[in-house]
Amino acid sequence: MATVRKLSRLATTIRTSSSASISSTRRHPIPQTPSSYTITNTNPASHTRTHWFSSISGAQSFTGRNALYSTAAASEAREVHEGSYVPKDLVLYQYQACPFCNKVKAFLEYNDIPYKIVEVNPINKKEIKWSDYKKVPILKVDGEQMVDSTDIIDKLHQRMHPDSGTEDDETKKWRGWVDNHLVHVLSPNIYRSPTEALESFDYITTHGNFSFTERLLAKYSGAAAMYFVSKKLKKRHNITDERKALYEAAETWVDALKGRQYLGGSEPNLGDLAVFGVLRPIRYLTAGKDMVENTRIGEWFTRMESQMKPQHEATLQ
Ligand SMILES: N[C@@H](CCC(=O)N[C@@H](CS)C(=O)NCC(=O)O)C(=O)O
Repeated sequence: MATVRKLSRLATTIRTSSSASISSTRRHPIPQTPSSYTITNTNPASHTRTHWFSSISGAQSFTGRNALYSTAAASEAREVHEGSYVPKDLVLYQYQACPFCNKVKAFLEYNDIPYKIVEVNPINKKEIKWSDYKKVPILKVDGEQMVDSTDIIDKLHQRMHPDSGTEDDETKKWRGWVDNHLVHVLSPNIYRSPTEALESFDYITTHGNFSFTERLLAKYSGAAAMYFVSKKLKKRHNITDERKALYEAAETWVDALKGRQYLGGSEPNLGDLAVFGVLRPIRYLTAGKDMVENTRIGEWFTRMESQMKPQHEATLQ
């Protein structure tokens, strides 16, 4: 029962994801690790699970104390950023299906900054026992702990662009809109019906760090719990028709672009990365597909996907 409660709490904040996909989301209905990746797995137990997940989802999953790291990309990134601040050793503690984690990932991947991933078990959170902060994402940057997606991005951005000055009002506004509005529209959509709740939990449990028993329990009890929780969330955030709210949010965003390729103009800025990051997890679920079919957001989304830099080598730990 306690486990179910934890799962509900997790999924309430999770609003599901897809991401580790990196650039591959362009090619596959379910986000996958780019085919150019070489996967080396030093943990026999997680190797077994990786195979199991791959076979059921067609996607590379990162389970247990899994990590993804690109040494090749690391040296490239150092060259690209030569002369400026380059974080070197990054470890992201995350849930694969967490919109806030995906915001951070979008920032890192756009900036071609390689990072390791540690997939946190949402039930016992043993991977982040060392930290006083009990949520994800947590990003360790050269040994320093950073928490809260917006703060993490602000800190890294500030260090990489010390002369960039204060953020313009437009970008600030839309980043705030993501945290205060957009994320709240996601859960009611991905858990809208029993079928969609099950689809979402299939994704979450397939990509998350769960033991075999936890996975089975989580998929069905989590989906059932979140179906009901999402109805409460709808009320809390004054949403009457969840799809309508999602489509409106997508249209609002396209309007905000005012005909520009990106909010940032010819290149994405932190506003683009925030919207893209939180939507990426749901993009290939039914809710995300509906959103793209019924609104004008698809072209911008595809442009954003093409801006993510794939890493070339991955190591699972
Ligand atoms: N404001 C935080 C929110 C982070 C957050 O709520 N993360 C959720 C996962 S999506 C979490 O860790 N919830 C606590 C839990 O799972 O117990 C951020 O932007 O990083």
